[in-house]
Amino acid sequence: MEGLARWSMRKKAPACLFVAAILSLLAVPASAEDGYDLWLRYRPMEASAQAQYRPLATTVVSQGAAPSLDAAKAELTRGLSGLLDKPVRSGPVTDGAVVIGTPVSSPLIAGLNLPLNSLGKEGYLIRSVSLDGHAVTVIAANGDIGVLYGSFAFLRLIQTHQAIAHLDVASAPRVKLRILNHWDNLDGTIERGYAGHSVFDWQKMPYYMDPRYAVMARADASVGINGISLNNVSADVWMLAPMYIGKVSALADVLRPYGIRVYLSIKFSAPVELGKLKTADPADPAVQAWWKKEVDGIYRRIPDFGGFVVKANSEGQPGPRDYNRTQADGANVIADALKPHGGTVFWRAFVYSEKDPTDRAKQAYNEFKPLDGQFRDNVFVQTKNGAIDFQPREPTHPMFGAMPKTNLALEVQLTKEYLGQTTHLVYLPVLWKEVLDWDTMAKGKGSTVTRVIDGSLEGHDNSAMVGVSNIGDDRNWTGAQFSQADWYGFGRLAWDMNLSAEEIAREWLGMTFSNDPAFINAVVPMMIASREAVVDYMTPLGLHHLMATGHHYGPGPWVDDLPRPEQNPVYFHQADAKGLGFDRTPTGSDATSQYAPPIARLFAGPDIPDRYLLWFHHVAWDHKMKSGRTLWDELVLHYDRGIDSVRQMRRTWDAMKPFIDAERWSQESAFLAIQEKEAQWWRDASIAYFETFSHMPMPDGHAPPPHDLAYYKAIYIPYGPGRPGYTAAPFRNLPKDPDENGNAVQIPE
Ligand code: GCW
Repeated sequence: MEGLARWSMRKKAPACLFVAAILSLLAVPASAEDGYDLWLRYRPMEASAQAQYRPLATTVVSQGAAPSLDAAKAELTRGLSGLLDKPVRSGPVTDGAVVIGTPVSSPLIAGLNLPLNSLGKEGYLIRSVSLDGHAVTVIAANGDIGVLYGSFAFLRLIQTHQAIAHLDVASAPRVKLRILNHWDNLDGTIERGYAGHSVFDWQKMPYYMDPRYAVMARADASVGINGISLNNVSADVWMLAPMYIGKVSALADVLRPYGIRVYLSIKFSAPVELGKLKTADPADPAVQAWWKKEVDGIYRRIPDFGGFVVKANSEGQPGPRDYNRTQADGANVIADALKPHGGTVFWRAFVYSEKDPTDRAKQAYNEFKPLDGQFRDNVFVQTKNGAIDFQPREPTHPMFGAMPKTNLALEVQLTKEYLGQTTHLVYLPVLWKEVLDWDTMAKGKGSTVTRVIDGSLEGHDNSAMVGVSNIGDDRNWTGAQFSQADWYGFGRLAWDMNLSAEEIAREWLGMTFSNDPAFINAVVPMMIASREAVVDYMTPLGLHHLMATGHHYGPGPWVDDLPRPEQNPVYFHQADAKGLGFDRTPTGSDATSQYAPPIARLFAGPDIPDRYLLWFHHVAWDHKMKSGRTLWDELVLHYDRGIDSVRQMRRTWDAMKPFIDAERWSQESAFLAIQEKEAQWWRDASIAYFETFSHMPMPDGHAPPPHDLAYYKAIYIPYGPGRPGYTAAPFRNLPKDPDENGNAVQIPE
């Protein structure tokens, strides 16, 4: 659309054409700035910046042809032409040329003898050099994919207004496998998806390959994501059926130039369902042979297939425990089938059982720790960042640092299941950095999760970081503009865990919205503060899993009637007349002892940081906190601080209107208004509930909830998003008093 507008201006089009162009602009206003282009917008820079960069990016020189090199060339010509508002094409070496390639593909690059040795297959070098008497920029790598990554990095420098005249940048990923797990179902729905339907249109594949697949792949590659699993970890056995493998193979062809390997989530019982065997027991030779045959068949069609993700014996999924085998036995039978092809198993550690009375937070560690050393070397035990489930804040999972002989992959969640879903702005790299910087103390000080994950702590060759995708077919891909920052930030962090959340926010804002310092300097702090805000208004001081049943949308701290006790909020907060919080010290469930001794002592003792207090301790309502306030007062203060923070976010965003297109600005503005309302809902409902135990007055200056507890308990959301196939409770009565927000219905008992 913009291109059309520019064309109309330049060519002095006849009036009727001009009118037609204007009309078409009015008819389809959505494609101007609706977020579809993500951080790869490449809109023309301001004239002064164009003047500065144009002489430094005149042509693109690429020798040899290969899919990833071609993708790099295409991205550079597209990006530079857009940013500099002039055609930048392939051409000869001249002043300002951008010369790309590998020593193998390009005699020009080979002749420069660049120091590429330490950069591996994916790393790149960007350097300003003199070539045949011309000042040029080279983007060089050992592998074609490194050239593509380097090209995106070069564009990023321009997009974020960095100086590029004297470049000497070398970069290689810290982590080898940087993977998104899509929780997409084959029927097009997405588990915990808040951005529309699945982007994967299985029905039309392989005959129609939606162009969005390649756009998504470009975005993934631009931040270094090099693998995606295509389907829900609660897997549909159909995924492995031959008709689907044909479709997967076509998709792999689209993704391959962008360095992305495909993975599939599989169901452990597939040998029975698909193979018609009597058992899926991993010790059974027929089962072993079945997996081998199945995997060989996949590799015949997809030679670079990545491997499998497996959720076994968790939340009703079948697994090796059904046959009295261990999690390692289950993982290894599949790993053995993948091994000859270079494939990997991501075996999830998210297991807990309603039949096990042990504290749910302890169960994964109890099950996996004794198996350390028993997993094949092409298995990753994929472990969520915390021991419960992607809460606004969790202490880091005790398995990190406790499994030295096992490849551990960190799993984080981009889709905001427990964080307000589409409309709450919560910038997740802050949360992930907290996890990565966490010192497990496993081998003394400095044993950070980063070093567990990148393999350096225990000398593992392989390394992986996994994110549960937030991508759907919404026009802006992630449901909210700011959720794009989580996609962007996941890839950037997996590539370089040393980046700070601030740096990533700065980059993303510059590429996505504006590089104006007044904008960046206001919005970066807003993004950074957003994480603590959600902790404060939902689950302050170590509280966790208090979300409403099923959809996890809104507060439900009173819920106590779920058949599985360890899914009830009352299980997690343990409020009673004496106090609040889950005693996980040695006098309680003793989960603290799963951490390395210095941490175990800290968490079990009085010096535990406030932010983890109620996760590990049952604390008296009038307990004197470090601040001198009582627990009750401190709790109320945190809830209110959370709301204040959201109000501040809204003020900041209001002031940003001049910097941004109206379309994206107003969507976010509306979302922030929803966030404030819902923060208030969380605060009021939580206080109304907890005060029935504390019986303490509101601290001075803090208003009581405007309604009684019954009001909040009666709020019922029939169809919270992200739960495919769910049927709402029968409609029992006319709503007595529809919630004033219009988004909740009260069904009186
Ligand atoms: O957090 C829970 C989610 C489930 C999800 C599960 C998991 C895919 O509520 O929807 O199932 O985690 O991670 O396996």
